[in-house]
Amino acid sequence: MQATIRIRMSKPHYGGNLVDGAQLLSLFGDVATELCIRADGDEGLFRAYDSVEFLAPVYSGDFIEARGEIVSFGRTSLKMQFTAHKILAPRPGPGLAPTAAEVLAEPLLVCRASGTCVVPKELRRAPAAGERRIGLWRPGPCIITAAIVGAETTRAQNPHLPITAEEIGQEAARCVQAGASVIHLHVRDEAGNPSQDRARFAAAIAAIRARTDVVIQCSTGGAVGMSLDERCGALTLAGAEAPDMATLNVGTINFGDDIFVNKRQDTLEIARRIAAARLVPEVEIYDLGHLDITAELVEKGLLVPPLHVQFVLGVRGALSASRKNVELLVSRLAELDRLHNTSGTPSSWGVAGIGRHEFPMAEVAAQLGGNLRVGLEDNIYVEKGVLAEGSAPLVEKAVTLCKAAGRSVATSADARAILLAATLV
Ligand code: KMH
Ligand code: ZN
Repeated sequence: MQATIRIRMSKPHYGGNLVDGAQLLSLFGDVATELCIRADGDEGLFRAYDSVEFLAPVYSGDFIEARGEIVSFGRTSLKMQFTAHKILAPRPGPGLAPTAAEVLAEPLLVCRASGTCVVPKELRRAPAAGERRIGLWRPGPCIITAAIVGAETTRAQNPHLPITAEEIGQEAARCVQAGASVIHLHVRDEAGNPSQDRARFAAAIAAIRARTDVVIQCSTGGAVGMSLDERCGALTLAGAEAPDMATLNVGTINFGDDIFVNKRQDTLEIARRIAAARLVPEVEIYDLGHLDITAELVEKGLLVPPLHVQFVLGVRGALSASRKNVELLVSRLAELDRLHNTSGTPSSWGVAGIGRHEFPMAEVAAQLGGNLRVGLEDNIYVEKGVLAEGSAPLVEKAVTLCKAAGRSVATSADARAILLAATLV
């Protein structure tokens, strides 16, 4: 969560046209105020800077870009980091006209700082616990989804992959114990091959529900090459056998050496079947254009905001896993909300980083106020070169990242309240 101010320095304070550092701190103050307002709808005041470094001289006439970011949320405080870069400057010099100026080839870091802002408790008009409001940035609890099976990971790659319904139930329970509140579910046949068979889903769901009240989200993506009907196996379950949610894949992508095909008419049909089954959809977004397709589904009435969106980043052949890409996707989702979401509740989003991107993306998601997904479907290592002993250790690590970002971890009840209160088509 960032804010940026760009300003031309105009008041020299010292000899040689030098600007005093207090002017940079005043800029940081304005950035901090914007961040407070965007987070909570309240102006905050600086309690303290814990570090300030002046790194290069600033002169009258320099253009300075001051940027701030909320790095963690306290109950009444916000911890922030700031940078100020010189980006344009006058270019005095012999033989040069007084109009001469330049765009710096590399923005020059002139100051960095970190500090804490507060809004006194009695003045806060921030949302009540659990309430989410469109436009405000203060995030609620972080929903951790555990993708415990997947369709691509094999036992040969990681011997801890659960395959039978009992193994899936046990692994789901371990993940919930570690902090997961949603299970993203695929199933396998007896040989361990990917399957979307309704009876296998029913058995796995029963095994999970016997142990936990976690939100169960079945895949309709299945494995590359499956037919539409095959992919929709879990959508034919009803009553106590049915899951809570189902994924909706909206666009075709290169998928490593394969192609994960999601034809437009198939996506529309799966969206209709999810709606008919009265399940809450989670929209899987692997590329920027997938949000445009999502907007079309909203316009057609096949999805109703607030949406639940998973940004799956780092698939070879689709959008790469970077903080910038997450920020871009989040801003495009906010635009979709502005245009189409009349519910008053913002759409929720999460990030699933594939392979080595799993934890860097989990950290970004936690810091930017999103939810996150980890699990053997996406990544088999808990550390570089160290196989994870199932998905639970990956969830444990995600919990640590969440807490470091000042986020609380959603319980299953929180996840139910946030995800399942969604409007159904
Ligand atoms: N196995 C991938 C081809 C989903 O679960 O909806 C698709 C997938 C998405 O895993
Ligand atoms: Zn999946």
